[in-house]
Amino acid sequence: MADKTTTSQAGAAPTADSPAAIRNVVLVGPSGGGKTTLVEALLVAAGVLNRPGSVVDGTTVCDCDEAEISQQRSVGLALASLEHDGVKVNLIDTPGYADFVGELRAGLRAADCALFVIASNEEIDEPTKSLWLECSQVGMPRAVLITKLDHARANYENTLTAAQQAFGDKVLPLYLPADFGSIAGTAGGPCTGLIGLLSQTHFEYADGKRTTSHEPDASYGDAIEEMRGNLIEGIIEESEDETLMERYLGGEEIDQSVLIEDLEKAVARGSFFPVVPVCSTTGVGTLELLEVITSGFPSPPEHQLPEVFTPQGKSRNSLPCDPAGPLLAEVVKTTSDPYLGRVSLVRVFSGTISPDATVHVSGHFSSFYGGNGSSPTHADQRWTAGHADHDEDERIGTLSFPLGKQQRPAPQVVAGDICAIGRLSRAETGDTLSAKAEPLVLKPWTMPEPLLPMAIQPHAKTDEDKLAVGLQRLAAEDPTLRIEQNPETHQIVLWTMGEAHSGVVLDALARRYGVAVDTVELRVPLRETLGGKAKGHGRHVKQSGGHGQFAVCDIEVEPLPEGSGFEFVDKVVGGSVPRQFIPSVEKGVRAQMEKGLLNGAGSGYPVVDIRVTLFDGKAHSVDSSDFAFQMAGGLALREAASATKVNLLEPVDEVSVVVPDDFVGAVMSDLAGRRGRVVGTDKVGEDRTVVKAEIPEVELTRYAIDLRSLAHGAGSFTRSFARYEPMPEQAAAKVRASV
Ligand SMILES: Nc1nc2c(ncn2[C@@H]2O[C@H](COP(=O)(O)OP(=O)(O)OP(=O)(O)O)[C@@H](O)[C@H]2O)c(=O)[nH]1
Ligand SMILES: [Mg+2]
Repeated sequence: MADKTTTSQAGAAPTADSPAAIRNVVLVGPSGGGKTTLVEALLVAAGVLNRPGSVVDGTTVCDCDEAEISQQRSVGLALASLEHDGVKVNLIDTPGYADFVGELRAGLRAADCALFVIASNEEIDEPTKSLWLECSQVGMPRAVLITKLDHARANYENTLTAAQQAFGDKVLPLYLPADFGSIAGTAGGPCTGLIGLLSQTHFEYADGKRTTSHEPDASYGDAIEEMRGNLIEGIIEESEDETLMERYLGGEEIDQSVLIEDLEKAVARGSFFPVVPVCSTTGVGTLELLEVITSGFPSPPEHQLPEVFTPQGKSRNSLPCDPAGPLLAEVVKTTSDPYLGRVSLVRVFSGTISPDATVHVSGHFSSFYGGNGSSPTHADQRWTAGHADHDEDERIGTLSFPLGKQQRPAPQVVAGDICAIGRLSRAETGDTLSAKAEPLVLKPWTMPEPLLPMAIQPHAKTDEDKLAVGLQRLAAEDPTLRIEQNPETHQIVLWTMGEAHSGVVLDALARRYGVAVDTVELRVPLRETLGGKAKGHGRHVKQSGGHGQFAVCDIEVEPLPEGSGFEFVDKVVGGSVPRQFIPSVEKGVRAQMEKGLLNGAGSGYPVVDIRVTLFDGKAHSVDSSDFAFQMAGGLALREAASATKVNLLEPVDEVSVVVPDDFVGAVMSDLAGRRGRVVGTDKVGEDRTVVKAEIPEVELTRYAIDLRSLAHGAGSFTRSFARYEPMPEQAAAKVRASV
């Protein structure tokens, strides 16, 4: 039993001795498909719970966060483990809603295989296809679960066909739902059991439990024969033994153990997706599913480890999933608990974690993504909270196996397992934990880019500090949240994945940090420049008693080509402005340029692309000073600006929009409405197109939301700052009116 789990007393967490006795399974699927409810049913089937909780009542193990309880849906990933047949199964529940795809990606990283959950009463829509793609992109082995078999509108056959159309013909059922609709040729009704197509055994359920198993009734004969044939052919096509198909077609009965072995290999490769019908409300299929997980799904050693580096950035040979190897683990989720402090959910890839150990915590996002992650625009100018590179040694506070929010003490945690570590005060989501003596860094998984900006301010001015602390902590927990403190517009901007995500962030600010915030209109950092040549006379003269101030300067301004910046030319002759005050004039001009020229109160935008020539002025032997000439410089520029036109420049982004081909037309016409210029289109994969365009940033503020509805949830986009361009008069007029 060395590779089996060791504990199963009531209430205690199962503990695995070896990686081979662990299955890390992430539940993926559209929102409302029944993932969280299925976890309940599996926990009941495995004896962890006596009764299942309900999402509607807010009593499930995995939807334990206040936001989840009030919204009746998952917003973060959650872990619950059980033991079945001597194997520890870590179930990782993820939210299905697109805003929380960051949590899904973390779940995919922590897992070695997935259950793709779709409901038998729903269509396979575009967001569901995107979730399938998320799994494919990381090569995740998966089974397809068709749930809610008890639903009044359940249609198993239709769902199966739709799944095969959407995900390919390697989606093939292992079981047949019994007593169900047209499939078995019966009158239909609630599904009461499953019939194994390979084992040809009928498993019956009653009152939530598997009661008996026996040979299927003859009335299922035709249905079994057809589906079994399809399944066996599908498995054989995947077999590495090329003679198998010939033998099968030649009429040979292929041994079941051979088929199962080939099936397992194909599942592990991610090229075959067994379908299991399951019903959380009646428990039908839960034990069969646990059997598929424990005996058919890959264990951690069969899953390739992410790339490993030293903190200096040197690539290191990949490590095997060995409890005796060097420690290598990764923080996949961070939460704050009022009693436990920071809790880090950690997937151990190599080595063993023991309580009280000191570990090395490293976060090196910049080595992989540059800066603070690739900020959507102006990454260089903007300050974003969280995820600064760091390396430090920290002592582990507590070590536990979570069951939702309940923490059950863990004696130690071996490679392949997932645990929670308390009080790692510096560890952030995506950080690597390694041995103090041998620090390592894992290449972080690809984090989705938050693309919905929202400007906020504390409702009470006195809450500014509390807001900063709250935001900093939330950003450390959630890599899909960026906090921007814009130095030009002086706004705090939250970049989130969508409105549901920003709602969760604002809710957490209010609940956990006691800060109420108001949302305000987002200001896009514009630039000002001058429309033509003009002269400006700056006179700063104050001579009423005491030490006076005297400075006069004459300048000429002219616009320069875009991107030229600022030029200051000294053409003073005859010392009309003394040498030592020429830099003062320039300083005054620059200060005014920073404040902007659109209005006198300095609430405009920075001025760029101009040349200022100082050609004359006057000084006083006693009263002239550096300060006086700075003032005169600023005044001269303002006067010159009033003699010509102040033009506005706006930031323009390069945008790449990826959508299914059917939506290309809609995307193009929408882009045109946003003053976008389409630069080109390219095919991506079989049925998607990338549309590349240049679009003013002002027009992109709500694009994350608009694209989602435009492309029915199937679109994605990236944006990066390209350049500043003149703002058309109509748009500029609005800005002028508002400053
Ligand atoms: N009739 C029926 N309803 C179910 C079943 N499973 C789940 N539900 C209901 O479907 C709704 C959604 O279930 P959840 O478990 O929250 O779905 P989810 O996939 O976790 O959804 P997200 O967390 O938003 O991704 C809830 O109201 C459940 O009670 C089932 O087997 N039968
Ligand atoms: Mg859920």
